[in-house]
Amino acid sequence: MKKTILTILFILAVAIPAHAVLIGGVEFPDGVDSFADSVYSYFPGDNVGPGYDDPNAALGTPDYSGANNTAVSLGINGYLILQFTDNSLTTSGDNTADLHIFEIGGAIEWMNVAISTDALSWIDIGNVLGQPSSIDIDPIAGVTPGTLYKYVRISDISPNQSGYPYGEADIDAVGAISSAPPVNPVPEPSTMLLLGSGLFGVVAFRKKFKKN
Ligand SMILES: [Ca+2]
Ligand SMILES: [Ca+2]
Ligand SMILES: [Ca+2]
Ligand SMILES: [Ca+2]
Repeated sequence: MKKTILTILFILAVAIPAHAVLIGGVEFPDGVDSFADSVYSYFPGDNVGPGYDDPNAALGTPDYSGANNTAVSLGINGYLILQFTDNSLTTSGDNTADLHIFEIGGAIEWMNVAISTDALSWIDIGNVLGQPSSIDIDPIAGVTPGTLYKYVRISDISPNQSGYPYGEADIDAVGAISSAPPVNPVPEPSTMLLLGSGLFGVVAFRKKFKKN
């Protein structure tokens, strides 16, 4: 009986997404993993000064409180490319939002958003006004269902709404509401072991074959 209960509990624990949480007022089924993990590139435009030019401030969960600056500003004609490494952005198959950009500060600002699988060819998602900025990518031309997107590019567009040192849109965080496993998952240790022993087997076989 105890075993049965334990089995049921185990099945439930596996079946229910463990980290589905409301973050910054938006539900992210993948929890903290949903958010961008690394900076691919950042070009600060004019009107960005010290304290507002650290692109790492846009990684992870939103943490802007108003008291301290935890966002990066784009500046005039600036852009920011973020990368998902432990997850990826994908489609939901319906008209619900798939991507959310946490833009912050007193000025609610415009930006252009694009997504990519390789950081070479980009799909223009369109111009978005921050706060809130939930985006449904399914109806966008060029987006194919189930594709795993690894990169999000946020670029400044006119009008110029705020001045030095925090010019233009200020990015606190970028999260994939429709979050999928990463594009190139790191192999599990057991898989590595299997691959390793497989290679060892091939080498041993070739050595043996050479001898004969
Ligand atoms: Ca992530
Ligand atoms: Ca702003
Ligand atoms: Ca969608
Ligand atoms: Ca932040």
